[in-house]
Amino acid sequence: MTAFLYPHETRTRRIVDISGIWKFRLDNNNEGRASGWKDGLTDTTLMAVPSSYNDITTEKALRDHCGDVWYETEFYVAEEWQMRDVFVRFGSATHRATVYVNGEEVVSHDGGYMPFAGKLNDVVQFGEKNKMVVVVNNELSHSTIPAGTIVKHANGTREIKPFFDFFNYAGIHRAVKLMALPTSRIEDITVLTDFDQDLGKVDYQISALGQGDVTVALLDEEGKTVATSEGNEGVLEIDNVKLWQPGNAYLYTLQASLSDDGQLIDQYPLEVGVRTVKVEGTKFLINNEPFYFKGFGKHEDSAIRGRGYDAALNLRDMELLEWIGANSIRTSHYPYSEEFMQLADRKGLVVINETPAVGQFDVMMNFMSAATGGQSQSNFFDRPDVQTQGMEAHKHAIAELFKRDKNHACVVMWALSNEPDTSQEASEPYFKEIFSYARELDPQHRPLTLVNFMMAPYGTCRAHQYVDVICLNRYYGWYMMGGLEMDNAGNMFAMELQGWSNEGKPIVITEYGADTMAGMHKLPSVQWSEEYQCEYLDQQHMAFDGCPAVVGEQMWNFADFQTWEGIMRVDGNKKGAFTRDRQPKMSAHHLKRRWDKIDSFGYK
Ligand code: BDP
Repeated sequence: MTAFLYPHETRTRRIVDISGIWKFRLDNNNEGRASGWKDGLTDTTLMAVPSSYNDITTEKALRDHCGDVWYETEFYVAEEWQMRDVFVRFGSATHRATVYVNGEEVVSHDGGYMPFAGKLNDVVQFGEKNKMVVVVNNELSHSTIPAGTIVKHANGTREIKPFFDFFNYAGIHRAVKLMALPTSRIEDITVLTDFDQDLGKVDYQISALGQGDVTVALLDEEGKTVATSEGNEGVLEIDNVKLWQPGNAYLYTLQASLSDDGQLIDQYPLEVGVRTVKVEGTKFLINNEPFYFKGFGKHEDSAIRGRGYDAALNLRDMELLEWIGANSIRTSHYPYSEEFMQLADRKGLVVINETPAVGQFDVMMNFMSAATGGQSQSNFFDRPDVQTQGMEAHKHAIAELFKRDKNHACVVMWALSNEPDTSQEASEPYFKEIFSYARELDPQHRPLTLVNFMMAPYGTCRAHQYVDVICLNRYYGWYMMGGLEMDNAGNMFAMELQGWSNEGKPIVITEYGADTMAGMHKLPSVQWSEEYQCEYLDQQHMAFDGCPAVVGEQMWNFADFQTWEGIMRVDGNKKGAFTRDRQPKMSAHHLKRRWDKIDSFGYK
């Protein structure tokens, strides 16, 4: 559990960020594990941490590497930390990593977007220099989350073929921190929030390690105590509560303290937004008011650092989202950094939080097969490895994501998978199990969804009965009915929406988009021109506005992003409203004009 509480420094906790430039070695011949590289690397180059390693050097072999890479750094552990529990914590390493300190394994973790921590007390020399070696692996298979495969070329080169449309960036993507924590400490906090008129309620549960008594204070944004409580669980009541509202966030701080005989042992702050989320009929209610999602599916993606954490980029994105009148995003197609989620809480940005389950459809470049409109050739969910290891990996990814993000006010729904092949019969028992597993796990019981793709249109999807909200990715006017036919794309979309409306559930359009080369103008419009993207958007919006069950539109994508190379993509996917360096295309201005007129509440 220790890994899942964000590493805040407090009166009782010491955190040292050891990110920076580390030593690095590519394991081209897959020899490091057998040759004892864990004890120390030779023939190293340099690598930035955090960052993807792929786009930093000029080496193709590294950019497109399949397998292990190795990192090494040295660090001190202060002598005065001997009386504490000392950990090394990774914000994430993609897709799996094993960490060795002074040659001893301290932690191994699978899943590329979650924090993990290893205890160091027994392996470090206090007051001395210690060596840490980390091996990171980026391989994909049918039963990994996300899914893909590896092909071997005639010359022996192994190549990763993801079953998804974004670059398989890898490396140590988020900060690496040393943590010195009290041996008796707060291990986990869970909050549930509610309100009745002016009275706010925060139900809390705290688990603590070792001995001590728990006390809790709830502070407002000025730092004034508005409620207190004692014990590991209880209810904090707030008079004249200020709600966490989309676009207008208010955050209280729950200050949890552990004391023994009046002496403070540990203290931990958790930001809490008081809000409720509910689905009622075809409405998605936040604080009992019907919410309309406006925004994007995003990526953690930028030039050079790839998927590596970048505080400036995250802030720029928040600024752009505010400017364009968006109120929400989906963390397509994996969990984003903890710092991004904290910013979303702070800014009142509503988040559909997605697991890394993407590519559950075993056709390479599934978007291309969708383009041909052909029937699904996939037998993904029939595979025994998918039904066993794949299912386990999927559950593990859900469990970790819920643990990490359960308390975020910004999270209003969980997306359990993006575009799985739900046209297949075997997807039905698979998702039955996945959904019943996930339902038990979220203490706040937020709505669950999976994101439906266009090869499982209305009437053919085998898993939509499990979702609370129907989320659709559709490309009428791009992959199908593009060019001259686009004039009728809105009508075709409207017809399908009519069908989905029969389900009596809210519908969010989680993807719709058209690739567009920034700066390419054509009159009359043609595909890839900026004019075409705007006309395409008008067609889609017409369909949404005609369907009362549609409670949201998230255009694909917020910004252009990198993908695997190939005949479908020119240096990446170009469906962004913004360019990869975060400047607006014409469509961004177009969207802003529409979204500025649509209120988050009561639009329809
Ligand atoms: C959908 C996927 C998304 C792709 C998008 C596209 O969910 O990851 O990038 O289509 O083709 O299939 O642009």
